[in-house]
Amino acid sequence: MYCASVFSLVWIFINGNSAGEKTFQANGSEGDFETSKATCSQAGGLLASPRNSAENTAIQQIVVRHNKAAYVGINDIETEGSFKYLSGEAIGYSNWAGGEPNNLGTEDCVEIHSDGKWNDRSCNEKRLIICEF
Ligand code: GMH
Ligand code: CA
Repeated sequence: MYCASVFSLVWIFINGNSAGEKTFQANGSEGDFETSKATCSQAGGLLASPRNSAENTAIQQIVVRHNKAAYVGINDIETEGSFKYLSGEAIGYSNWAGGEPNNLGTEDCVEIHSDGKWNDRSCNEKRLIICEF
C-alpha cells in the first residue's frame, strides 16, 4: 500500500496529470461517448469532467501526450444548449473554442482538443478515453 502510494505520487508528478483531489488517467484506448462513460465507470471512475482550469490543463496534457482528442463528461443531450455534468448538474466552468458550441448538425457531446479548448461534437466519434478517479 505504502509503495503503491509513493509510486502513484511519483507517477503523477512526472506525468503532471493531477489537479487538486482528482487524478486523470488514460491507457490509450478509445471509444464513443457511451463507451467512454461505461469504460471509466467499469474502472471505478468517471469520464474526465473538468470543473476548473487546473483540471482542464491536467486533461489537456493527456490529450497532448496521446495526440488524440477526448470526450469530457459533459453533454446537452437532455436540453439543447444546456450543458451538464454526468451528475445532471449544470456546468460551472467552460473552455469553449471560439464559435463553440455551434451544434453543427446535432452535437450533444463535448470534446477537448490539444489546446485545451472544447468543441461540441457528435457523441458517436471515437475519442481517447480519459477517466478521473
Ligand atoms: C464548423 C466550423 C468549424 C468548427 C466545426 C465544429 C464541428 O465546421 O464552425 O470551424 O470547428 O464546425 O464546431 O463540431
Ligand atoms: Ca461544434
